[in-house]
Amino acid sequence: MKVYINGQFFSKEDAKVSVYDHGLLYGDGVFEGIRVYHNKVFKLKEHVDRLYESAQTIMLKIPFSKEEMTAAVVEAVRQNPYEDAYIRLVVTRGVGSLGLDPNKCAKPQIIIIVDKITLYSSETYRRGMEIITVATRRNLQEALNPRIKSLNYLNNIMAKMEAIHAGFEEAIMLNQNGFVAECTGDNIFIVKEESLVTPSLENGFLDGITRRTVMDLAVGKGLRVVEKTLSRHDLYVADECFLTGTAAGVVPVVKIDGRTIGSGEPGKHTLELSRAYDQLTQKEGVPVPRTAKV
Ligand code: PXG
Repeated sequence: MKVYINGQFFSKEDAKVSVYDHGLLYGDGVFEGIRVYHNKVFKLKEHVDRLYESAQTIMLKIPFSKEEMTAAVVEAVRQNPYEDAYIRLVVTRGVGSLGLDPNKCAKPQIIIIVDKITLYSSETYRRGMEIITVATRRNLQEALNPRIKSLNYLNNIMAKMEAIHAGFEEAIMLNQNGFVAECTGDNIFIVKEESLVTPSLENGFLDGITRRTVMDLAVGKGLRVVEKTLSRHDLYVADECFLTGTAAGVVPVVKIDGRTIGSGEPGKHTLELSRAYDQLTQKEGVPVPRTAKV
C-alpha cells in the first residue's frame, strides 16, 4: 500500500507527519472520505468541491487547483492495487509552532490514503439496524458549522461512544432545538406515506453527497422528496427509515429508541433506493487508468 504525502508516495510504515502539524495538535484541517467502485472514483468532483468549500470557510488555502487535486487523487488510487477502495483525502493546516495561530503554519499538508473500509456487517444490511438517539447534541452551527468536514470529529465520536456504550451501532444526533440532525457519520431519511423525507439543511448537519445522490434517485423514481424539520416523533411513526453515507452506502433502520419502524424489516423504498444506489456506483465515476490488469 502506498500513501501520498505532499506529492510523494510512501509505504504505509514510512507514511509519517510531524507532531507539530496543527491537524494533530488542534484538529485544524479538513477531509473527505471517497469511494472507488469497480476501478472508478465515485462522485469525485462533488467531494473535491466540498473539500474546497470546507477549506474556504476555515481560511485554509489549498496549494493545488481543483484539477491538480483531482489528478493527485486518481494517481493515488492508481498506485494501489484495489478495484474497490476507500480514499481518505486530508488537508491539514500544516507544521507550525505551539499555539493556535494558523498563520504560524508554513504550508498545508496534503495526505491521500487508499485503503479498505467496512463499517457494518452484511447481516446489518440484510436485517436492518437498530439505533438510538443520544444526549450529545450536534455542534451548534454558530460555533462550528457541521457543514465543514473538519478534522474535529469529537462531537461525533462522543455520540458514537454513547451508542456503543448502550449496545447499539449508531446514534441519532439532535440539534440544539431537539430536532433531528443526522447520525455520527451518516445522514438520515424516512419514508412517510410514499414521500421520502429528510432533515432540511438549517437543522445543522453535513450536507452529504450520498444524501443528494439518493434524493436524485428518488426523484427519478417518481417519489416525492421533502426536506423539512423532523422531530423524534416523526421518526417513530415513519413507514421506513434508512441512513446514507459514503462509507456505509444505504443502511436500513428497523428500530429507533425501541420503537419498531414500519413492519420491522427493511422497507420497500429503502431496498429499491439501496439497489439503485449500488447500480449507480458500478456505472458512474472517474476511471483510474491502469497499465496492467489489477
Ligand atoms: N454526516 C457526517 C457527520 C459524516 O461524517 C456523512 C454525514 C455522509 O456524507 P457523505 O458525503 O459521505 O454521503 C458523513 C460522512 C468514516 C467515514 O471514516 C465517514 C464518512 C464518510 C466516509 C468515511 O467513518 N462520513
